[in-house]
Amino acid sequence: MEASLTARDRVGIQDFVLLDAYTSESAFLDNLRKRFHENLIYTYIGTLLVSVNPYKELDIYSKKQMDIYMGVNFFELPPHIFALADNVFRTMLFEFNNHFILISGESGAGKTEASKKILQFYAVSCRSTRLLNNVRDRLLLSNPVLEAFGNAKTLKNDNSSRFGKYMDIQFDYQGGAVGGHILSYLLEKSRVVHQNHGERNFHIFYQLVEGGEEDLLRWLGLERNCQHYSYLVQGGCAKVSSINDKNDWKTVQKALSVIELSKSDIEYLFGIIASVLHLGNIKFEADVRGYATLSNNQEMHWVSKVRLKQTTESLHPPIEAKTDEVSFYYISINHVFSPFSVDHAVYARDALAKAIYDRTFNWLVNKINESLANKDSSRKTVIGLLDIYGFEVFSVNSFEQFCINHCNEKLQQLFIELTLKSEQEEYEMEGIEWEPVPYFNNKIICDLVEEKHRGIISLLDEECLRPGEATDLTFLEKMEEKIGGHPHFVTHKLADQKTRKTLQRGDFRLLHYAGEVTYCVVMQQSKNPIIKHCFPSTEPDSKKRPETVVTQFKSSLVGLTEILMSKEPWYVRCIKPNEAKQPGRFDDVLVRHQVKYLGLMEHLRVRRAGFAYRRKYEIFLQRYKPLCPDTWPNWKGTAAEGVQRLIKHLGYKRDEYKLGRTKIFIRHPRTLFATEDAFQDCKHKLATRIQAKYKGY
Ligand code: AD9
Ligand code: MG
Repeated sequence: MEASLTARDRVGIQDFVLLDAYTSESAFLDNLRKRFHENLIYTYIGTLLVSVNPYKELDIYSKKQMDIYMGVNFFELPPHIFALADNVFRTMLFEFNNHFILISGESGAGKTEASKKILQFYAVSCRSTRLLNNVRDRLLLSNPVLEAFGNAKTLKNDNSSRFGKYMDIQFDYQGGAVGGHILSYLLEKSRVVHQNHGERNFHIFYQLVEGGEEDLLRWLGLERNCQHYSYLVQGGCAKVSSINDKNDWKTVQKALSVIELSKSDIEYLFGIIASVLHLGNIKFEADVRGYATLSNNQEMHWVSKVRLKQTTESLHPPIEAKTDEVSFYYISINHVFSPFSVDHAVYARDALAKAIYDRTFNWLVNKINESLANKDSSRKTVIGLLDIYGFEVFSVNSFEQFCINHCNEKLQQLFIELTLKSEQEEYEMEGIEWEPVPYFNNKIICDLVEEKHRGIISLLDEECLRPGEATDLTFLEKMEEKIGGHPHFVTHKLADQKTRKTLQRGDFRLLHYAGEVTYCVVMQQSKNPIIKHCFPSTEPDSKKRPETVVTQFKSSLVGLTEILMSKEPWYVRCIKPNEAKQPGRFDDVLVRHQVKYLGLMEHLRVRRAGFAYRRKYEIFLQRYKPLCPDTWPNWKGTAAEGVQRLIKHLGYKRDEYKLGRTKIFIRHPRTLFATEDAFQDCKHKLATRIQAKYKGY
């Protein structure tokens, strides 16, 4: 029977919009599976790109492949991340406006790889000069540096991003990459001092210990043995077969020099990394009064030897006097752990290590931004790339997972707003006949977390500002009182009998768009006398209370949403085919779940029934008016009438377009592409004619 299979049976359909049984989830899954097994990991839903992680190297990212995709209309070649990148690039150049590519999917689905492929494509495709090549190299090499300091092996992904990253690539009007800017979001700094079983600390620590030159290690007082460092071995897997720390060290060294970190900057940087390792090895003993004393001064010697004090002071922004971190800082540096108990001293030591690493990471992002800064003030357009940490569920989920998952929830909300909600509202507003497509709106979950006064973040804030009084229990009780009736929130007390068995007393569970996650309430810090010291209850001006981390995070997400909303969106939805990180395995249940929560079916329905392209009459007419003698060069009537005249002349079929109140809607991209091709042709002829005319002069 094999021989009678048509190509379509074998490789499926490259755009879900063309699928016959387009409303059936099974047909959707069949198509995705077929293509996956043929190594066709990309499929479109209109201009949205669905990508399934192949978990193996495919020969589809070479320079030759890039050339094939450069400057070719989106639907003329098989789906590819390069086609999307090229389409965004050309739209930006034509329309001279800003765009962003939102790459989403759960942890290990392939977001970071996708964002790297896009960046590589731009590095090759954009206009190049010697000056621009500098920018290009820095853009490319910022990646290995940030990955070294901000990625780590987790149970989900051997190279998991532990920070959110938004990168703007700035282009001049001719399409040359002239600069860039990176915003980073909430680094998971707790990883510096603690890793779960099967996980590692940030890559850079292992790279330094494994790959650092002999002289450097000697200067830093480090041994070439990860097992020696308490902060490196908690997950019990310092060595990972898929990672070559020695080679990665070399790559990072080269990258650091390209992004123009000075020799002394690099020395300071690794001085700090080494200090953190030494800090982790500091041990305490209780003296006769039960107060912590250092059991061995050797490590402390190294902490100060590598000039931690100067280095941390050189960080920008400097550690400020009022924050909690600074007290840990002085406490540690002055060796004055008394009058703390051993537990508290350990807590202070870890807090110091986390604060230092976090600040260093931000400093590094600033340095990279300095090196990417565009000095020329002429108008630029940008393509933003958003690659954040994906949705994740572990057996124990803490504050970090809460932030990561909320961030994903917010981006899903943005996707819904832009593709499902506003698109349908737009049809209505424009007076286009439309059968509404129902969809699940996760706004209800976003509100549960971030609503003023009664959202979880507000409640957590209130509790954090009651030092000494607040405990895990009071926080949990407060949540139960204020949001106990919410359909997406459950605790042990609120749960029905069956669910109760799956919850511990100190847990709360959120029913996220992507699945249920049980979080452990971690508020024990507030019992800590150090926190009391940092948040004195007699704060003179309550407005000046330091913002809690979670509130800062919430504000930064609001900022991110604003940045994105001002640009034109494009989407890459990444899917993880199996949990075992293995090639060739397509787990139906797992994929179906992702297809569901990513809203792909709803998106397909809207796309199928809707229109791939829409433009204001004025913009459409301005661009294509040379194609019709009636509208060229000057059209005197209204833009809407002009467009009607234009498309009549071009021979658009009736079911191919709709005319709204202010815009023209075109159903299939191929219609627009044909028009665009005709326009390019016409432009070319015009240019040749003008050249010929002036040749004689
Ligand atoms: V997380 O949310 O940061 O934990 P990501 O970023 O979604 O996650 P990542 O891009 O890091 O996942 O991909 C995980 C691994 O899958 C990579 O390290 C590769 O080994 C593998 N991968 C992903 N995409 C591709 C691909 N297009 N080709 C080959 C891939 N391998
Ligand atoms: Mg990633």
